[in-house]
Amino acid sequence: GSLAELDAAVTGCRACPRLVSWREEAARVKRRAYLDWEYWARPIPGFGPPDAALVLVGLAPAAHGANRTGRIFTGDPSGDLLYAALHELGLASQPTATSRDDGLELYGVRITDPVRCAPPDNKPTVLERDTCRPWIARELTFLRPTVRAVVALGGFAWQALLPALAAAGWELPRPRPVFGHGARVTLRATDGGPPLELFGCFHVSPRNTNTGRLTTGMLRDLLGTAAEVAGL
Ligand code: DU
Ligand code: SF4
Repeated sequence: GSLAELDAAVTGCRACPRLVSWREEAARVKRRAYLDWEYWARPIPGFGPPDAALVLVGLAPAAHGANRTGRIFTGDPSGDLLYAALHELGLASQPTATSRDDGLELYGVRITDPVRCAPPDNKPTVLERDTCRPWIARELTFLRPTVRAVVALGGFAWQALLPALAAAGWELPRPRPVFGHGARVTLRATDGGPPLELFGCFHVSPRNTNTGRLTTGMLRDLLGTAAEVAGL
């Protein structure tokens, strides 16, 4: 198999009944501003080249963002911040992300979510997080030969990511590393390959940026450091 095949396969997953109905309900009701959109309403695969050196991990698609457009962080305020920062760093071809066919390309970076379907209140349950884990674990396994740095965007991403990294072949330090903005941990590869640098970053949601908890400068600095460590 290939990563492209995995990306195609995940879009057919219906393993979480609550999320299947939520993603489809959002597509039926829609938001006023998006009445003429045909919502994607399926799981969202990762986005970016299959030989990425840097991987960014979010939470789950937004019901009227990625769940509408079909591409991760595309069409929501969080994505506006993230793609603008990536573009400033030379890692994205354009600063905006509006639809699946807007021409956006990422350079050396892949973005993915540990939960691939839009959850109510942006809060997946523990069971949903665990049910979705094999998808990100398999994705990380494909990326393993090239990935050198991973950024967890928020505490949920951090918690979800650690067991997925272990499943994909990296050693987890004990005690379990604690999430924080600027947290940084080196993970050894179980097969003696190159290590992976894991970074924690406050989530890019408007709730964090509006309150000044995460500024665009902080985001750019952290992503810049991670990109440099990844050799980008
Ligand atoms: O507030 P918002 O931009 O609509 O995003 C909602 C929520 O989902 C926020 O916590 C960001 C997160 N998110 C994500 O983790 N992955 C995505 O693909 C899109 C949004
Ligand atoms: Fe499948 Fe993941 Fe969506 Fe659950 S959240 S239905 S496991 S893709």
